[in-house]
Amino acid sequence: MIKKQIIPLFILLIVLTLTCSSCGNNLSISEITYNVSGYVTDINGVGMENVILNFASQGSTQTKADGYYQITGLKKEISITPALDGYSFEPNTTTVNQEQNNVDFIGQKDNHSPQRYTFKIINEYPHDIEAFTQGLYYEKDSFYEGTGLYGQSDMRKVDLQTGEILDIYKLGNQYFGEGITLLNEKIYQSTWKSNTMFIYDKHLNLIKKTQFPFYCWGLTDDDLYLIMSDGTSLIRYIDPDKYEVSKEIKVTINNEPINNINELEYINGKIYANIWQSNTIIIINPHKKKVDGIIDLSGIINPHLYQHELNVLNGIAYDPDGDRLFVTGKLWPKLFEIELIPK
Ligand SMILES: [Ca+2]
Repeated sequence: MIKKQIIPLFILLIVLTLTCSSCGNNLSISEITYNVSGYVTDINGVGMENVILNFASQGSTQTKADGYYQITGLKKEISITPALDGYSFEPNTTTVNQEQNNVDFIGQKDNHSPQRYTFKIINEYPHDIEAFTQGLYYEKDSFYEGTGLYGQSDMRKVDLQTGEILDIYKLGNQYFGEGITLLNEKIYQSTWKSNTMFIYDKHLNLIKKTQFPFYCWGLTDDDLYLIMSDGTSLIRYIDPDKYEVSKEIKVTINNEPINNINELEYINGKIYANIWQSNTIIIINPHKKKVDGIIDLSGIINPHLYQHELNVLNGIAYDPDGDRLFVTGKLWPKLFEIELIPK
């Protein structure tokens, strides 16, 4: 009798041991998964479609037409961040774990429409009607001006009041001059299609001519980097010694790329940029990667008053001491100091 009772007990013990070790595996943390779902709605409670929900670095999903989303098979605590161009969300990110399976978000349209400006002419100055202005920079009552066209390109220093040419360097027939700037006490002048950068001292003595690996239109700087445009919607920050790209900004308004970005000027932390073949200068906030302002310079000059054909608006310069903003155009007889008037 005793032997008969011992054998079933022994079997029961083995079964219990196997079951427990199996139970232990099921309960290991790495095997537990959980789901999170919810709705993304606008402030009126209407579901928002195609909102991307990024969950940490593990992936993303997006909302359906009614704003519903679901993330399945999560294994550990993660953060969920909704994203849709032009919108911000409340909460902007949230952390979930297996005890929280429902999270809703509310989206609100960003109010970042650029400020629009018209202008007031404060002063007019003479400008050489043969200067096909590609780059303009102000310092101490003078402008450094780079001009373009094959056979006519030069780098010049001109007097603000009289327009008199104080110094000039002619580039040579094979070069088409482009944007200029003054950085580290040197003038940089870029060229179109020839991958060449001319570098001068302030009397326009050529210091050197270097290989520049970019197709360049406009040029400015933030005291650290050369900042260039190339006729697309891209602004690039370039190391002035190595000519390597430090960062890039794609310029958009309402998610539409702004192309034909041309002459540039870095003013108080923002990049002012001529849009080629338009009367528009945009004000780019490089830190927020947004366009803060749009300046409409239509009517600043009347082309019918002149016998020769004026080319497009191009040329922005700034006097930081006098807080003066200057603009001109290619082959324009005048250069203007303007004040911006919010519309
Ligand atoms: Ca400029």
